[in-house]
Amino acid sequence: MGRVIIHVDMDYFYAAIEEREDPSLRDKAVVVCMYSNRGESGGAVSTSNYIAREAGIRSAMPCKLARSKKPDAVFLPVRKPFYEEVSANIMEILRSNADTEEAFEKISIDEAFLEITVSCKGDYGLAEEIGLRIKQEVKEQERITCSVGIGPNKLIAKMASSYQKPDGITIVRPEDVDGFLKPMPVKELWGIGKVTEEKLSEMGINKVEELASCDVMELIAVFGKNKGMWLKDAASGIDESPVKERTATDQIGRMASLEHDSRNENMIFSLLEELVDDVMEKVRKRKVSFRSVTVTVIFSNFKTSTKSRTLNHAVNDRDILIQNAREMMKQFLEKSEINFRRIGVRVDNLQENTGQKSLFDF
Ligand code: DCP
Ligand code: MG
Ligand code: MG
Repeated sequence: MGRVIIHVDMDYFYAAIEEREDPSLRDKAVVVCMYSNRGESGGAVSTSNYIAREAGIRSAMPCKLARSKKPDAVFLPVRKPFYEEVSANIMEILRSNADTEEAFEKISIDEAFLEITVSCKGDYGLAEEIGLRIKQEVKEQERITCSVGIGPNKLIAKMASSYQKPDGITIVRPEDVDGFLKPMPVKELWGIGKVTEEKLSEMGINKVEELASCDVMELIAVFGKNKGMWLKDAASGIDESPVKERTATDQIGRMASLEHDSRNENMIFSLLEELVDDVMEKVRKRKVSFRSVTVTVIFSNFKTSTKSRTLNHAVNDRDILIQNAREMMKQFLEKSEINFRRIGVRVDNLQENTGQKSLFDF
């Protein structure tokens, strides 16, 4: 039975989170900017919503240029720690839909691969149902949309997810791979950069179809053995790389809204306990320990603050997590008079458990 792989990529991720947090932004052009130390005049666009994209705004463009293209757009500064909390929630939803905890690979803050060969029994009809279920779970739990690609390997799944955006789902069955790839320009192949595109163009190769029918020896002569063979395979839709967690260095986090905006300590601490329990369940399932604890608060005015602590050794102990999280949360309560809207807790600096008890062996 051939493999079935899903790739999920969130739509206009940073801007979508900002829209979700502030409904008055809907129907407006939203541009999220990474400002440099020169303030508003420096800095580049991280991302923008699709309304802003219609005005020609693109990621990595200078913010100044973006402003001239669409003066009435709303410009917001990036809030990376907050987006990372949301990402951690989403990654847990995705991971829970993979065949096993390990059949999951996060590749950036807003995208991941998961293998579902076993869950769908190799059947693309069932695979589509899983894809739709993932979209629905992300929408219900995080109130943002994503695009899904399904195919027989990572290359095809990745390219399929960007085929229909936003809020799309694209299924490429093994028998459809050729038809899907061949008409594309070579630069659309995942992994081909500007330099490779230009070299291929000099060889008279512009479409994937031309690359697929090119003699592999000719490609090896120009690009070397590894790259030459990879190009030939990729153009033919062949990719055997496994879906595999890279390291345990990523994070496990949960975030949720209070029932209503509040500074009530009981309400905040009881939600915090629930979040800690969720995080600990994942920590145990993944057999990891953590060395740092981060707490995030989003206030009723949408401002976000985080606090982190690094422990002097890695632990997987609920009491230590709850104690640190409560202390940091208390500091937020003491420092600020604004109501809390959402809170989050996250552990990172993850290490695989070594078998021995990690807590008291010092
Ligand atoms: N990002 C960034 N700078 C870039 C590109 C991306 O800071 N040059 C950040 C902001 C994006 C996030 O990474 O929201 C995810 O990148 P994507 O390429 O997936 O882009 P989006 O999710 O924003 O849009 P799309 O709907 O096209 O996926
Ligand atoms: Mg995206
Ligand atoms: Mg992405």
